[in-house]
Amino acid sequence: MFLPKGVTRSWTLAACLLAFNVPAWASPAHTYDFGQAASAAKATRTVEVVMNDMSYTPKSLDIKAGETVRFVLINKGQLLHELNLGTATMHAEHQQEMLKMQQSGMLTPTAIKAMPAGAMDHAAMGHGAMSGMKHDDPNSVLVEPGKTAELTWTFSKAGSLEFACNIPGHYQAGMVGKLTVSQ
Ligand SMILES: [Cu+2]
Repeated sequence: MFLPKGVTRSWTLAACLLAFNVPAWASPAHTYDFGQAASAAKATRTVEVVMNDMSYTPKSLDIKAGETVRFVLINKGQLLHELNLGTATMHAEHQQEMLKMQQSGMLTPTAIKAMPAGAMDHAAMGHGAMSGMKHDDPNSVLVEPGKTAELTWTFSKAGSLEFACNIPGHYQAGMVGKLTVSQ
């Protein structure tokens, strides 16, 4: 898709909405009103979160608006898990995307696979705006069993969020915690 100069925010929003209606999980560049990804060097605090099969330790997190938090995720379970920062509504939407990934065979119980080249080409032709047919949301990280990963995020304002795993069935099984950002 070719964008004219002066692309508006509404076009970007339309692309975001469209992403839920096409057989793809690629996310256009979303922005988040509760903050943005940051480099680990900017972190003012490090929080370790252990991923177990269907729960997190700790179970809830309290953060102050303005803090940049480096999350260190340690997967001690037997399954692939995610840490995704967002509202309950965002998690519900992301669960639909991850279900499609699972149905396509891209998401296995223990790993995430790259898309076959043919599928990538096909997607690129049909949905030029949907660059990157992969799980690349900046507010999310997937961690394979036995592995450790990081995510650094600046929380810009107070609010009630959740940290959650949106791999099909995990959220419902209890893999979600309250993330309270206070003023
Ligand atoms: Cu999980």
